[in-house]
Amino acid sequence: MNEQQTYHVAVVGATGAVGQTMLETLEKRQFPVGKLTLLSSERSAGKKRIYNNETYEVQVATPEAFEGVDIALFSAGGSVSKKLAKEAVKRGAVVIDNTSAFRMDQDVPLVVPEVNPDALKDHQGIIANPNCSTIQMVAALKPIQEKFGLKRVIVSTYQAVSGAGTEAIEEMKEQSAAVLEGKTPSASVLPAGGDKRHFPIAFNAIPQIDLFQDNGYTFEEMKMINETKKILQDESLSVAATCVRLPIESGHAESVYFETEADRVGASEVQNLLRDADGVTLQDDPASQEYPMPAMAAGKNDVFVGRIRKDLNVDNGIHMWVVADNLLKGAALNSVQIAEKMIELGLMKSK
Ligand code: NAP
Ligand code: 3JN
Repeated sequence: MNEQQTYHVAVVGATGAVGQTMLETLEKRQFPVGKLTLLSSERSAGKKRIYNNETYEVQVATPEAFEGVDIALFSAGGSVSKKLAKEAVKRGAVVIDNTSAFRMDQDVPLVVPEVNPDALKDHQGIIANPNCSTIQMVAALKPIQEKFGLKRVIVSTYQAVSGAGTEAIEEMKEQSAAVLEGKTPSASVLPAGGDKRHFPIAFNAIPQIDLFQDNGYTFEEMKMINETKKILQDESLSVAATCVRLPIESGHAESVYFETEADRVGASEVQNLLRDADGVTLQDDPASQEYPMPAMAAGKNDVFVGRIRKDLNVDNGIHMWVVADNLLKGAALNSVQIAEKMIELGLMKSK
């Protein structure tokens, strides 16, 4: 990275769960921020946020707010990205978008830097950050696909409430306190803000993340299916997903079953591959009860993999357990790593 060059960075959705983690990540990784602009809706305009010991006032996100911005990190929902991302690009910014607004667009690279960094070279101003559940799964699957080929993936997720934003975290805490006091918890956020019915997440598991689609899968499940094929560049890969919300604050977990093209791949071969994989930490020793868990992955950068074992019936089938901090590798960290990779590859225009 060129130490001399600094960038004007805008964080759109700076007051949200992902936006706040963006700020912490930029600071922690000493990203070369020359100027910082924090944007939100009118609700939070005027609020203060601290970055590198300096106080910044949050402003309303408008097209004009992107004048002079080099890198715009968007995490304020798809409708905001649809309205403002192209306005930012028009004003010379590179947009790294955390929403699903552009992920499946052909001219928008969908990038996990350890998996498909070369896709960045084709960017037209907008780069999409995949869904959190997709990111951690493809980080673990990519080395397997490269070495043994992949035919099929079946995933079940165990997702933390922080994936649904700050209101969902608050709701889980209030519900938990209510239940412990013997009261009936009320629900107004989960499973999906835009749906008709809401259910308590405290002491519960909800098999719905985002809205149901006509095919019986939820949007979260379809995002995992379609994004995985795009990132792994294999439209013929067979992918199925079931996404479930659990009362965990941070860290998504996934039970991933996959079938390789190659026959007779051993669990130890997969372990050896993932031990050396970029951005992956292997935690796999049943004898000493070593396996990843969300509580231990929270606050960490890597994707953690364990419980790797052969299927008992399908010769080329293998199971594994994949855990990552959904707000870090699943969102903010991956976005900042995309920006770092853009700089490393010489893809950021210098002014
Ligand atoms: P959140 O905690 O609810 O925060 C939402 C943020 O968006 C707040 O800063 C909010 O500002 C801002 N915002 C809302 N409406 C706006 C508008 N009209 N104009 C400008 N800013 C607006 O949600 P979150 O968990 O941070 O998630 C935000 C978005 O990030 C999600 O909708 C999703 O698209 C994306 N996301 C992606 C992943 C992933 O898998 N990669 C994971 C989680 C979230 P106010 O404070 O003014 O309301
Ligand atoms: O629920 C989760 O754990 C992850 C949620 C991600 C999310 C939430 C609201 C809107 C997304 C996303 O990034 O896929 C979106 C979106 O579609 O933009």
